[in-house]
Amino acid sequence: MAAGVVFLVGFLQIEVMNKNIFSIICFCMILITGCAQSASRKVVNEQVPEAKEDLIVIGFSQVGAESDWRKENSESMRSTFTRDKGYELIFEDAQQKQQNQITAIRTFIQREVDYIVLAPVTEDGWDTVLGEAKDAGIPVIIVDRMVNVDDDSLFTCWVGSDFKLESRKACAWLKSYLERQHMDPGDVNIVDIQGTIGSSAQIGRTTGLRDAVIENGWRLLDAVPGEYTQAKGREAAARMLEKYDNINVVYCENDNEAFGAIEALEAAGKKAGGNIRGGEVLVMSFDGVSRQALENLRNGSISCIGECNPLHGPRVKKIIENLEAGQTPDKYEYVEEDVFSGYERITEVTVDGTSYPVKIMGK
Ligand code: GZL
Repeated sequence: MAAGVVFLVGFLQIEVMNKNIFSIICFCMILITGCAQSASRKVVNEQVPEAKEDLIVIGFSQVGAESDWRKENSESMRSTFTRDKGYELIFEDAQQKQQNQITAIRTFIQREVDYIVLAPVTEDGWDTVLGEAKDAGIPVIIVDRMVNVDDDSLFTCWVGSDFKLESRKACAWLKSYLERQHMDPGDVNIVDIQGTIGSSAQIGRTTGLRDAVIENGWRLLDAVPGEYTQAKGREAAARMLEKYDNINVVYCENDNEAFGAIEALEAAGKKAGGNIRGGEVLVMSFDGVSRQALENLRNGSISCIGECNPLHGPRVKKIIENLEAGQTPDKYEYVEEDVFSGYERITEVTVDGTSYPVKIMGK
């Protein structure tokens, strides 16, 4: 037993024999305080991060937290780049403002991070700040949406979705469904609740619908921004329902907008569903990441969802591991995605001769 402890125990024995209660209380107080201090020192020591040089430091500029998809995407990055796996993740939420992302990137450059990961809110306006990152010798990985730059050496590589293909698959499903309902194409009246204007996802999903409208002879009544949020989706759909009395398809560019559109339909005394001939309004969307989206597919209030996979953390980690090993990653990495529906009779769609499975979400 350490000498110090022997002393303390001996002191305590004497005090107990002399029945000096006050001394015993004081002694116990000192003991408790001392232990607590040593424990807190110990806890602080345990919390002290390893030496910075051991960690790969990543500066991640995220769009915001506008949708379920975005939250899943952020969680994928946070759970992938942890200290115990050898990373320090500096996570900056831009609240859907490009200027905040530009500021974040400049901060990452000042902090001399090892990698910059950017999920760009919109495609344009990145040449200058990505040029600064390049001059600083910091590799930039673009995730999710694309950047539109004059010199593609301003970023090392990109990983994300083919948004136009997502739309073409969803519209192929719509075509197949409408044919089964024996709908005359000229009677199909669609409104498009768009995503953040200027983002790759919005550009791809809007363009895909417009092409399908022309190919199939449908009518596109209007296209209005819904900014990928439930609140804006509800407002946009409500405005459309006031403006048009013949809408039978609401094409939402993400699930949260669709949740809002369903609220607007119900508020207008209409029903979201696939029985268009019976007066229901068919709602379709993109993402398919939340429990609510799955439930809406099961109860038929959303008829079809173009999958958009948010789990980019492991993909970015693989890219960084390759770069650390001196390898050159593919410049563009597209994520495989399907179509989800609750309607059992359509089990695949074909786009440009390629067949894609439709995942049926059982009741
Ligand atoms: C798509 C992504 C979009 C999602 C929305 O990859 O950029 O942004 O579809 C999200 O839910 O807000």
